[in-house]
Amino acid sequence: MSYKNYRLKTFEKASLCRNFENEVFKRVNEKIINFPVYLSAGQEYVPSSIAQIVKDKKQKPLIFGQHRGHSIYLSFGGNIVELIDELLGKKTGCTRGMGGSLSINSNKINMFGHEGLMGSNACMGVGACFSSAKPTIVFLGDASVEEDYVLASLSWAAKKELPILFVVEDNNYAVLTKKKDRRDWKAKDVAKAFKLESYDIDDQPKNIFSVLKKNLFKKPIFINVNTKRLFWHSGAGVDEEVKGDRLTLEKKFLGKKAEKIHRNIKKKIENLWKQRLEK
Ligand SMILES: Cc1ncc(C[n+]2csc(CCOP(=O)(O)OP(=O)(O)O)c2C)c(N)n1
Repeated sequence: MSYKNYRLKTFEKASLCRNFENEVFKRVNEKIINFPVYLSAGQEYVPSSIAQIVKDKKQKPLIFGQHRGHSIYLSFGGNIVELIDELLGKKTGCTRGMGGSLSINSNKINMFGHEGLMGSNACMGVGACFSSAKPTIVFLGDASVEEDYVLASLSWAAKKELPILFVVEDNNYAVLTKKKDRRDWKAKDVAKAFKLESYDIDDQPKNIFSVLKKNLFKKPIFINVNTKRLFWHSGAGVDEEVKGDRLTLEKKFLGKKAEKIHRNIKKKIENLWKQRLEK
């Protein structure tokens, strides 16, 4: 696939995620959803870009997400109606209405639900990859990568040369504490010390494309991707105004075609939510 096509396809995925999160935002404020919800708006270009590359390579990796997983699920082809139903607590949800927002599980796309302990998905992902030899992706937050057991997992993945990709969705925050108040090291440097191929990039699709095109699933790779969280850590609200999130920048760059795609997806998702709420 040409880079131009990749960029547009990635936009479509990201647009689906953003419009979905905006609908969830509304439902939380309407108190239709009243358990903790972790919105991924602003960060959607990370999973969308990776999912598009994986799709082009015709791979079906094991996916270990964390609590902020709606965009991961949607980007990797998770059924949207089943995610709506999950957030409405219905038995027809992807995790049978038992996982909620935090623990999105789907046998259909090989996505394993998070159990709540920050970064535990790194240990589980490495274990699953080691025992099955299947391509695996572990998504972490920039705070979760600070956990000791995550560091041990990176070391083991490097030692065993596993076909695994670690992705840090680096939104700078641990709830409300910024990275500069938590540590003086870069995740990329620590991963490199374990002898992992490692990168620190921003969430432009071309950056993600270029670091993954050669060695994805041929060896363990670690990417720290700088991105922006638009909404509260949990629930639906805004901490501070965020300028220049990737979806807005890409929409502007891609122009009228992207605007039309975004409008159509918005309509489609609004209707889907309406239908599921009426059921
Ligand atoms: C071991 C552990 N400590 C603390 C928490 C409480 N907690 C839940 S999410 C979170 C912050 C996570 O930040 P990050 O990993 O960067 O992910 P983000 O929320 O930014 O997506 C904290 C401290 C937890 N779930 N597990």
